[in-house]
Amino acid sequence: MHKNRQKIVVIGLGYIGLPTASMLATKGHQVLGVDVNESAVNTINQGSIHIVEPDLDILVRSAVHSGNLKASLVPEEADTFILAVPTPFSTSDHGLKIPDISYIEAATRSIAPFLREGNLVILESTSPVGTTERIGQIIAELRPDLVTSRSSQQANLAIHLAHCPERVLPGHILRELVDNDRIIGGVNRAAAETARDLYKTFCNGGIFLTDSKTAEMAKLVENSSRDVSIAFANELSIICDKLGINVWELIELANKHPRVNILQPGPGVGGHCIAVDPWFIVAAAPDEARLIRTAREVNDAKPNWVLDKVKSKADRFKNPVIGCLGLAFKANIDDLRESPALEITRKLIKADIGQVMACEPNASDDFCEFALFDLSDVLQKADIILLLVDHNEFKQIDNELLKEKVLIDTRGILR
Ligand code: SAJ
Repeated sequence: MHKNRQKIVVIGLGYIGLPTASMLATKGHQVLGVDVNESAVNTINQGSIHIVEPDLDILVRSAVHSGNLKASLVPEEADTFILAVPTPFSTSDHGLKIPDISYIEAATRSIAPFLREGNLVILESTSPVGTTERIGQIIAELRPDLVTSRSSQQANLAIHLAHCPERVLPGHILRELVDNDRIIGGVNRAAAETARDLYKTFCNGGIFLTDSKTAEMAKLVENSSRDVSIAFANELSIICDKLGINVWELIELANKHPRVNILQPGPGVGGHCIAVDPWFIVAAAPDEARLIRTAREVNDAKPNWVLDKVKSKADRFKNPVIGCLGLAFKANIDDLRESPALEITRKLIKADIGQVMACEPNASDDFCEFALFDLSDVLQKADIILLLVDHNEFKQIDNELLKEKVLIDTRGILR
């Protein structure tokens, strides 16, 4: 195996797998991207993309045109296999949110027949602690020929197995893929070192080695830490509303302290990472993870608080026009996954307390759940303006146009 030019199979061509596969291809590796979505595979093979991320189209086009990136529905033999499939959660009978690693298990089964001695298998998906070892177990079951020895705990394999959690921020994926530090957790030191050699071929950040369980937990902790911080800001916004204090001014002032850095309140926490990953820690240690769980509950309760706020203001009008500005889960992207803004708008439409006019400048053409309106139209007709996402377009709204309206600004930009 040549360290600098490898044959690599990437399983899962979503927000993480596709940028990673294309980046590796442009660094000279021969990459086969695999996905169960046939139309995504066809789109990529034509040099186009099926998701929205700045500059990803350019990277994929050049990777495909160079001949180094191909997409397929099925894996084949390679030097390295990277698993980048989703890890959603399901809700248990007792209402506990538990991680669902079935996509990771299925991806492992799909590559097992193609594994050879000396191969490197890397899990990039955010995963509950112990998942990398679980991959090892599945491989040992399906490929006993790759088992070199067995201890009471586990089977040792003739392949290298490591977890290297993705850490890129949607909207900045290509820059962060190259610049961010990486944590690599090997099931043993040799696995971690082998994975490091591969990441060095495209990663400019520091690469830090540890064991697989610590790497799994580090990723969960990073997102939980942010969730707890945002929950603190969201709780402050509710307290300040009660006390008649402007929370944005308060946070700006408190952050003048050299060791205080409070994040920004909002309508809730969305996206497929921060609103999900803390539950993996809660599921693993339900009695101990008290703060982490409460933070999740505080953030999850914020959309309903915003909804109640709108309802109380709407009481003043007869059939008011309510302008909802923004649907995405955060600023300047089109992603609607777990979006509190979308949840609030849906509930407002259902509550039927007035006419809802929603505006989302980044919405894709196929959005058809309800009607969308131009910003100017909403600003002209709405009695109540509910600002849900701090998109650039909304930061430029002329204050004069808002003078006669009731404002509910969940992001603090209409000051
Ligand atoms: N939010 C606030 N207030 C803030 C910051 C964020 O309300 O001060 C909200 C956003 O509006 C959004 C949600 O939190 O609804 C999450 O947005 P985000 O920008 O904090 O994070 P994500 O979900 O886009 O990406 C996170 C990142 N993790 C961390 O910053 C620790 C990213 O690096 C991870 O790779 C990604 O999760 C992931 O895939 O796990």
